[in-house]
Amino acid sequence: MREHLMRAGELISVEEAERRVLILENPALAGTSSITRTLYAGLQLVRPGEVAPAHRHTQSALRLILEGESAYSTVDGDKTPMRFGDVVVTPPWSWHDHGNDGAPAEDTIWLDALDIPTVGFYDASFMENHPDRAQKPEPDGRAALWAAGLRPLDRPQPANPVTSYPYAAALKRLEQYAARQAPHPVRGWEAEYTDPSTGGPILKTISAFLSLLPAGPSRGTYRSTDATVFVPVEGTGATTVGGEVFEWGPRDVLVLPAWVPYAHEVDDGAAVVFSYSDRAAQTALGLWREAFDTTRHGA
Ligand code: GTQ
Repeated sequence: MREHLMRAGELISVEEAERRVLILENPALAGTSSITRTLYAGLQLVRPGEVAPAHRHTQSALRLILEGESAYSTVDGDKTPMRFGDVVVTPPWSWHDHGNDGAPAEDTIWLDALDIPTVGFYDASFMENHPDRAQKPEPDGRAALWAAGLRPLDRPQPANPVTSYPYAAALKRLEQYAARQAPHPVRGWEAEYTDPSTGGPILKTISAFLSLLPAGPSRGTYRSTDATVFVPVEGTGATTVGGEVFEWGPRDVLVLPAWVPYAHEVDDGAAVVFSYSDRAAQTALGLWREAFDTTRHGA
């Protein structure tokens, strides 16, 4: 995919594109720009000096940074760096523009995860362009209040106040946890990115996870009703799903379909995996379920 994205970088400017993104369309959902029935995935390229202009929409977004250290995203005036493995959040109706302060050749690439098909299903899609191409970095003070453990009471529909979940801290804490706890037989040691204002999922429509998978084979198979986008960040391995084996390494993007059993085989060393799904929405609606099977049949 990288080769095609770099080609897009030569063929189309960010001015022409608004967002220079290759959409990862699931071939089983041809024509829908969807990676699962409810979610979208795209790879976005921002080259040094470019600005993807400020806009806002009712769709929510998460970004997993895959390449480069020089990008930033300004979300409701809060300018945050985008570094490898970081997760950056754009809640519904928040202004956002992205840029790259790097030297020539310091291209930046990230994975965009949005709930575009979900919002489309509800016929609730709205979008607005900001009067300025880029927002002036001007935090509105909410993040500072939150840092002091205080929740501002000024929003009818509170949104996640955290803009960025830096990778270095997340991985360090997950490793500390893994040193003391037994892993899930298939999903390894996993932790969920949360919205501190609710203690619940990072977004109302999207759940996101960071997992450490131990070396070796899963001890059983796992399935759940939330089709899951699976993005290895470090390490290599293979996943068996629907009778097929998919080998993977860092920055690959896989999809684990809803309710199909799967199992992993991780190569030497552990693997670190980011994943996201519509579990948040399914749980809120009382729909989500999971099953674990020690016999490995089906996968
Ligand atoms: O960065 O705002 O991949 O609005 C698709 C739609 C990214 C974004 C996408 C968007 C964005």
